[in-house]
Amino acid sequence: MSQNFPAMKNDLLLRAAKGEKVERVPVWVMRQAGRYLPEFRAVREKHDFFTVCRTPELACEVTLQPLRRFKLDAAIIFSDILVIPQALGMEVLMVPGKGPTFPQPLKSPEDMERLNHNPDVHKELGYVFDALTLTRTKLEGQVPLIGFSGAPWTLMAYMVEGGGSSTYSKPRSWLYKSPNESKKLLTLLTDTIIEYLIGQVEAGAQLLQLFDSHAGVLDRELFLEFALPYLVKIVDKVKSGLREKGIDPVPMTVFAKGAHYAIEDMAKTNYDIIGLDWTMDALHARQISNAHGKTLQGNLDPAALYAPVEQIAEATKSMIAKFGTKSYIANLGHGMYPDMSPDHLEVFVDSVHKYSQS
Ligand code: 1CP
Repeated sequence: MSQNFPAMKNDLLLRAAKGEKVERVPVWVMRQAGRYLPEFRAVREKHDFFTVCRTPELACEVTLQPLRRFKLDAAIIFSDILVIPQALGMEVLMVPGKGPTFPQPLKSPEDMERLNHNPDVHKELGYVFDALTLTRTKLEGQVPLIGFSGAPWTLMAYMVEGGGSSTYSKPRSWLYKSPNESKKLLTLLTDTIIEYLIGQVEAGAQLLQLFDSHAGVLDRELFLEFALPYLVKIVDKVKSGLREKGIDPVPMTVFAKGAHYAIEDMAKTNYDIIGLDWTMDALHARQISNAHGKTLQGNLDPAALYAPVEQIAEATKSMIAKFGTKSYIANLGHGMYPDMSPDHLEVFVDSVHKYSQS
C-alpha cells in the first residue's frame, strides 16, 4: 500500500534519526498529548480513554493538540501500549486515579490458553491504522508522524502483574519459575508487534518507537535473555518485512527505561536511535553511540519542568551541550506528568530552538 501523503515541510526528525546534517536539533516530548493540556482534559470529560484511542477522529484531534501550542518537530499517534494485550483477548480498564487495570491478569502460565494465539492484527487494531492515516493526512507535512508499540517484556509485565507496579514481582517470578512459558508469551507478543508495526508504517507512520518502560526491573543477564532478543527480532523483521513489500524501512527507536546496563548491547542492534531516560549519562551514551553510528534521544529530567522558567532554559542548554547537535533528538527522559504547566513545556521546546542552531 503506498499512499500519496502531503510532501514534508519539516523532516528534521527523520534526518537526525539517520545522522544527517540538521540546521537545528529536532524536539518532541513523550506524552506530549495528555492530561497536562486543558484541551485534552476537555476531550476526556466526554469520552473514555479507550474510546479516544478507538475513534480515529478523536485520536487524531488529541495527537494534533500539542502541535497547535508548541513548536514541536514530531507528532506521536495517540494510543496506548496496552492495545496489544487487548488484541490478544485481554480486558484492560483505565481506572481513574489508578491507571490501567487488568480484571483477569495471567495468574499462571496455564492462563495463556485464554489468549488469542492467532490474532487478526488488521481487524483488532485497524482503528490505530485508520487514526495514523487520518493524522498523517491532516498533518499536511507539517512534521513527521511517530508510531509506537510496547516492547514484549513491558507488555508481559502488565499482563501478568495486572497493572502498574514498582517491583513487577509477579512477571519477574515467571522468568525464574517458568522461563520456557515466559518465552512463549514473549514470542506471541513479538510476532504480533511485528505485524502491528509494519501495518503502522503502511498506514503512514514515519518513525517507530518501542517502549520498554519496565526494563529497569531486570538486570543485564535477564534483559539479554528475556528482552533484547525480542527487541532485535522486532527491528530486524519489521525492516525486512517492509522491504519485501517494496516499502522503505523507517527509522526505529528503542527506549528501554532503566536499562543502563545495556546501552552498548542496544547500540549493537539495528535500532537507529537509542532513547535515554533522565538517569542515564549523556556523555557515556554518546561515546558508545558514536562508535556504533547511532542517534540519541532524550533526556531532560521531566521534573525539571517544575523549576522556574530561567532554570528550565539553563538545563536545556546544558543538555544540548552534553549531547551535541549531531545525531541527536531532544526530548525529556520520560513522559510529561499530568500536573505540569504547558507554559513550562513551551520554555523547554523554545530553548531547544534557541540553543541548538548549527
Ligand atoms: O486518562 C488518561 O487520559 C490516562 C493517561 C494516559 C495517556 C495520556 C494513558 C494511560 N496513556 C496515555 C497515552 C499514551 N500512552 C501515549 C500517547 C502519545 C503521547 O505520548 O503523547 C503513549 C505513547 C503511551 C505509551 C504508554 N502507555 C507507555 C510507555 C511510555 C511510558 O510512560 O513509559 C506505558 C507504560 C503505558 C501504560 C499506561 N497507560 C496509561 C498510564 C497511566 C500508563 C502507565 C501505568 C503504570 O505503569 O502505572
